[in-house]
Amino acid sequence: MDKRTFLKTSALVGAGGLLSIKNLSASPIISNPFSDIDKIIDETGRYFLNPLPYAFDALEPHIDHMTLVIHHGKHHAGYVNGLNAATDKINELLVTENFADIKYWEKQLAFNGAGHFLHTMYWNSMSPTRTKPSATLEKYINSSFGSFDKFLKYFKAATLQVEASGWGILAFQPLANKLVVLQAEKHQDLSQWMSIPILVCDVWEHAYYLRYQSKRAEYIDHFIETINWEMVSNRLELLLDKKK
Ligand code: MN3
Repeated sequence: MDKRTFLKTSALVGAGGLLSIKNLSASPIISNPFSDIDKIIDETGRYFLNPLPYAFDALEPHIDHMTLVIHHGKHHAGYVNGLNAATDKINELLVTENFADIKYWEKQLAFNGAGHFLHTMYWNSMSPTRTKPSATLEKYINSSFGSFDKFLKYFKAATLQVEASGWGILAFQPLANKLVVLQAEKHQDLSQWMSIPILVCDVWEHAYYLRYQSKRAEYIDHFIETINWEMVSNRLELLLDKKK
């Protein structure tokens, strides 16, 4: 975190009333890999429903007019409202510091956040006009899956076999520098898709049971003492493209 961002954040947290991420949301994220979904939040920090990037009947006969009207106007809108409600509530809890109900609100945050982000990408994953993969995408598909044809077969099978509700997802895995196909059975179980972790704490029992047994809170306190803030800062600054 650079000094200016830190001061801004501190001022917000210390302000007392409802937190607002208004100022931070205006910070430029130069290396935003999701440029097609960069307008999910307005100047006041509220999430909002973008209009469809095409007419409701533009994908006919593949996706019908009425499905898009309901899917976008009812289902996607519901996620946006739920995400704003969860965000407001969590901002309230940050003021009162009463986190007794945080498990419920984290589920709401993940469920509605993942719903909002994935739907926004879904609308932009389709187009009324036929387009082609770039040379770079084709190269990555070939090296990750063998061929474009194999990728399509694999993507179709994986998406078809998602148990009950969910998503088929093509994702870039930057650590391995390759593309992967994933199934999301319940998008909330995988937290907010497209959020990028910069700090993680393992609370599987294997991480602390020898020393702390059932005292997870004690383990977390000790974990916090060990956090490498320099590394966390580096991760954020790399994402913000501020580190040269
Ligand atoms: Mn949907």
